[in-house]
Amino acid sequence: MNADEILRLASAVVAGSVQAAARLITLIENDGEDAASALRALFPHTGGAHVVGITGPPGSGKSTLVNAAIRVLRAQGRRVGVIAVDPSSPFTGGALLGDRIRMQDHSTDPEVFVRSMATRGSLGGLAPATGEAVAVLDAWGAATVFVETVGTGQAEVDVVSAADTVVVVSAPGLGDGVQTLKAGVMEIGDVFVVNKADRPDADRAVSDLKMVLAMAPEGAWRPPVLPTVATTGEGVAEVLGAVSSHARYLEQSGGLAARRKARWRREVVRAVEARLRAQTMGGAAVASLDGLVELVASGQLDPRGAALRLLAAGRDAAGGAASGGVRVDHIGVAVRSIAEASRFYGEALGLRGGPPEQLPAQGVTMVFFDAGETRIELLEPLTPDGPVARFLERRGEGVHHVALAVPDVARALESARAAGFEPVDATPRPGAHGTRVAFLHPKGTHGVLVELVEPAPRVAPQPEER
Ligand SMILES: Nc1nc2c(ncn2[C@@H]2O[C@H](COP(=O)(O)OP(=O)(O)OP(=O)(O)O)[C@@H](O)[C@H]2O)c(=O)[nH]1
Ligand SMILES: [Mg+2]
Repeated sequence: MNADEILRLASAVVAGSVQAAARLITLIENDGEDAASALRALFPHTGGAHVVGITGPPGSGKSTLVNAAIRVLRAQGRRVGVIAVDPSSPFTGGALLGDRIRMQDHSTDPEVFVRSMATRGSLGGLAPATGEAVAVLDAWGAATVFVETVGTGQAEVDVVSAADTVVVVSAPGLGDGVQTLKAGVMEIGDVFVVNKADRPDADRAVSDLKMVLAMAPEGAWRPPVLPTVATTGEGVAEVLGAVSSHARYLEQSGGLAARRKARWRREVVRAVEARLRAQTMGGAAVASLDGLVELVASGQLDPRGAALRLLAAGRDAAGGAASGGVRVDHIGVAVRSIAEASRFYGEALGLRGGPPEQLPAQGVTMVFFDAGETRIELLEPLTPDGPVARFLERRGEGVHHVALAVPDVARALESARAAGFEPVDATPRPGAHGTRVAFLHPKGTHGVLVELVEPAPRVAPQPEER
């Protein structure tokens, strides 16, 4: 999609189009750059929706309850969004279908949006972008957004606990009463519902739950316990009343801002994880992963060492994609004495330096200091007639050259020459640590001596890591 189409999609969402919202949530699930741009455009339109998490054991009636709640809210003329997070494996999908069927009463209502999102991840579970999907429905104009998850795994608890109000739904006859509410779920409930109150032991379930909650430390908000029959809608208006009371309480106590920060924290961390995962384990990187796994399996590398290499390769690839494969590899500084200059870079700034190395062919001694993504190279003359000695004579100490890492130095040299820039080296030559280098004359490059460096291949085992 081009920038215009993305902006048009975002405005269509804000204007209330169900189709646009559906399309954008699909983009979010695919986690592309288009979704990022669209979200940026509609983010200023969010913040108006009250986000209600619905959680509880499988089959307790969460979807039926949401369906009944939609009916009540629609009668009040409100727009409603639902995100049902499906915990099932990609192979079953049973819950997904069930949720759709249970909420399809409203499938033709343009003021109701229901969407299932799967907890996906071919290489292990990755939390779904529920917060972003909620933001879309918020911008779309939903007054209430329900997020339904089964309260079984930690991921589901994390998703739902980031809601503004959390409704925990249990039901009698689901086994051992309150025990079916997993640890961690009791703690996050703001409103407790005992659904299936048409069943015989519902009263007991309500009083059991009240008793357990009474043991919790006294807080400013006392979570109510409410019986419902979701299939008939009995008690559902009371549940929505309790949700509204909790919303008011949050606004008055300042708790709303804290909950929303928790939601965005989760979302930022999720986005970082998604991006790192895509950079280091998606597409071409899978080949390096396979290679590294071989090294680990044969005892040549440990798993953490492999992870560091994968991250480094991913960072290079990401930087490369953003700038055509070019990045600053190092900055060369001509100095009279490496020992003297090291006092600044090493002692004063605390940068880590490698061992000094003599390069008689170039008439220099040099040392590298790591400086984040790049390095500082100190150059001291080894012979009085070398290029660095001449540089010092003419210009004194100072920046000697800027080295740019390029994917293919021969190609970069050729294209510089074709554009009329005069190379110092007619062809690339071997540089330090297995690199290949070529220099461009400062006359053509605005007074800066430019070194082009092609890095040594990275994924091959390095001796110190054996
Ligand atoms: N008797 C009775 N049955 C109910 C009630 N509410 C829901 N059910 C039934 O319970 C079953 C499960 O309901 P769902 O709404 O799918 O439950 P859920 O919690 O969303 O289930 P999952 O999404 O699979 O975890 C369905 O057959 C509903 O018809 C109720 O109040 N009384
Ligand atoms: Mg359900």
